[in-house]
Amino acid sequence: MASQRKTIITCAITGAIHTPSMSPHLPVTPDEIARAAIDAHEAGAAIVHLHARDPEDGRPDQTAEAFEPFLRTIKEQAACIVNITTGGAPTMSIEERIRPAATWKPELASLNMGTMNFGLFPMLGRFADDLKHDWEKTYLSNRDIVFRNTFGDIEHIVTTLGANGTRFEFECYDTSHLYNLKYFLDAGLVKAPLFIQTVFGLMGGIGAHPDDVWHMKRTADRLFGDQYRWSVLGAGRNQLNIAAMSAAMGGHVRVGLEDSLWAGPGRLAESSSEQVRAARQIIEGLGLSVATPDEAREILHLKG
Ligand code: KMH
Ligand code: ZN
Repeated sequence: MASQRKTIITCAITGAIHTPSMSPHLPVTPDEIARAAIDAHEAGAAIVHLHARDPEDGRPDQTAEAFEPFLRTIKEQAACIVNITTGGAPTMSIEERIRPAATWKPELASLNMGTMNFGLFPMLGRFADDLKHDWEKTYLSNRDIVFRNTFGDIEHIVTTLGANGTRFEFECYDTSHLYNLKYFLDAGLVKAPLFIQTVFGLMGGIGAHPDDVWHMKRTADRLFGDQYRWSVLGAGRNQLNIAAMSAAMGGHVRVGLEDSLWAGPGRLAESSSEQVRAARQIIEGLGLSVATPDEAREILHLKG
């Protein structure tokens, strides 16, 4: 029986928010993505959350084939739980976004719990002069991105991937997303224990103030009681302080270059594993220990 005091670290390796010109450390090629995921696992991450990129120019690539080489290497060299994105990039269609997880049938896939504005443009202030590729400028300056996740879209993903035994990291960017998830639970379309990833500090979602964290936690407690496992993701410079709040309150944490490029004020992280080590130090400093992949499987009821 896994202890309730085990903290699951998820590491999100590359994502679709940051672009290659922002950091030389952002993994782009299949080899870089595989290496970063294996290193993150060795540093303490039980789960790796994965996106793919075009190795030529680093743009998000949501073809199933783009995932194959690094999924193969990770499976050969690490025992971690693989979580494949269904968010892809917020500019992609649902059919495009679902393809890699439908093809590779992972233990976990992300599932974004509501349609929302998705503001990448706040990053332009810092990085505008450094962008090497035209696609980065177009992508980051788009103030009209609607990240589409309708009730129909969510049900389509749940039923398609759920048929393969895939379970979900429910990404909730605001309290309304918790209520949406409650609807799916009550309708019997998703099963407890729910792995809820509350997302803080992303433009278009809730902020990253401690009051925001409390409010999401209290709302989830009220809606789901003991039927959920709570994890947090703080975007950008909020990553570690929000991870610390969650760990101190018995929750799980997500770090990685997908969510934050930083290791400290003005200091780029050199790898996702550096952020995993920092999260682990906080967790162990609180007298807790990090979950192994098998302990995480037990806590989240994954297929293994
Ligand atoms: N980067 C996160 C804030 C997904 O992949 O489904 C959003 C995310 C979405 O991880
Ligand atoms: Zn993601």
